[in-house]
Amino acid sequence: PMSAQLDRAQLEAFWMPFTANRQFKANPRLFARASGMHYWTPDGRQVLDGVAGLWCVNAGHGRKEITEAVSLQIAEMDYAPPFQMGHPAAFELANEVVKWLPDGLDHVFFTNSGSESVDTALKIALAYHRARGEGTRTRFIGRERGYHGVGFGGISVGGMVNNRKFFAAQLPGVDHLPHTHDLKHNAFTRGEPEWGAHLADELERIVALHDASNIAAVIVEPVAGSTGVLMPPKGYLKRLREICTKHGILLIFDEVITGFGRLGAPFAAEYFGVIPDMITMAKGLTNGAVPMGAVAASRQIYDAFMHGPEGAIELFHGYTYSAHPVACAAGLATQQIYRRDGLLTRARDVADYWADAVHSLKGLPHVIDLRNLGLIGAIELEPIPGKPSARAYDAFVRAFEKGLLIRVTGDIIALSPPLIIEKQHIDELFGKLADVLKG
Ligand code: PXG
Repeated sequence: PMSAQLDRAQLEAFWMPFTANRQFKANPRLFARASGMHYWTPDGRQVLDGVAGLWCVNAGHGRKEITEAVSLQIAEMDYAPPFQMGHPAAFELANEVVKWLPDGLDHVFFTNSGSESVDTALKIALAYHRARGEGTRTRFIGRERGYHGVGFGGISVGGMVNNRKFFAAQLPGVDHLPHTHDLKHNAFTRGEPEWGAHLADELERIVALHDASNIAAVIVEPVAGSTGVLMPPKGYLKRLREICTKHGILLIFDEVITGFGRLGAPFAAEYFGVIPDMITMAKGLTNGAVPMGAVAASRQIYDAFMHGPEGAIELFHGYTYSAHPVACAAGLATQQIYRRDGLLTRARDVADYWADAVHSLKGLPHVIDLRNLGLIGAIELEPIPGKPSARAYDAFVRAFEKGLLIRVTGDIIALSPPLIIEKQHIDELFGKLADVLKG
């Protein structure tokens, strides 16, 4: 059990990820327990989870079925090698995931995180073109303000400046589409913005510059999450799809946050009616309980590899923990909960109530934009001059003190609650948030 009395010296050894270590360790915030919509601190304070942990605990915390499945699996078989060997749960989980996916995306490669899923998808794209005799297709196109994890592939195609600038060595041959965020045109839009579909046409310009024969894939998040919740303009994703198809370029949707019901459909591809060639996922795959990610690939991509001698390994890629039995057990139990409780379409039913709640914050001090889609919300705050991020960070700390967990990035507050959220939680969440914003 977590001790509430960790002293300053005990906090030192753990180098915390994406954290201001000195600031945190001077004033730590700890969680010790979680159930349903809530966390509890070591001293027993209840905190409403407004972000599903970190966009991952979609079915809510402490699901008994997952606990039991994981315990049984670890006792039955703790580990099995994934190369040239298999175990049943891996095949079962792949089939369950395929059932949620749009037709044609019917093969699943397992990883351990979103970052690994992105790396895997980029590598599959390169090897796919090569297998088809188009080995000159090596360039990737990402997008400004994209987030695709922290591997070298992901930061290269990503567009988060701080995640890139300290790490000069990146993939060569990467270009970026412009981001679609524009407060002048789209501030306070409910749902998908009307303005901005034409920004997809920038892809034509990039293709004209490099020639399609040199471009392997385009990767985007259907809804950009980490850089502040940027909704795709109406028609934008369809346009990207058309341009990719026209030029033989693979389209990869990074659905690490939009996958598993965040928008009210199992995947954003279905929600937007745009089918990519690959989908990367993680987070909600196991309800966050055990690390796991995956890449879904189209039949066409998979089939392109299934040539040559039968004894030849088709893809020289994989991880020691690909399809780990314990992760598969968590994943299978998670899919059963999603199916039984209809969770992957539940966001549809609460989306209007959620949207009203988000937009009820209009007019509060320093709120310069409000955005919503499915069970995602964003509140953009006017930065304090000369102190970017400070206003939102302050809101984050004060929300935590009031018993509410939010996520902030720059001066944007992001909300993505567990999909089990009820109206009373929505009221509580936005009541607390309004108090925080009022100062
Ligand atoms: N792609 C996307 C779209 C993500 O959102 C990753 C890849 C990387 O996944 P891993 O499992 O390697 O972390 C992510 C991760 C935030 C936040 O504040 C979001 C993520 C990670 C950390 C913070 O919104 N998403």
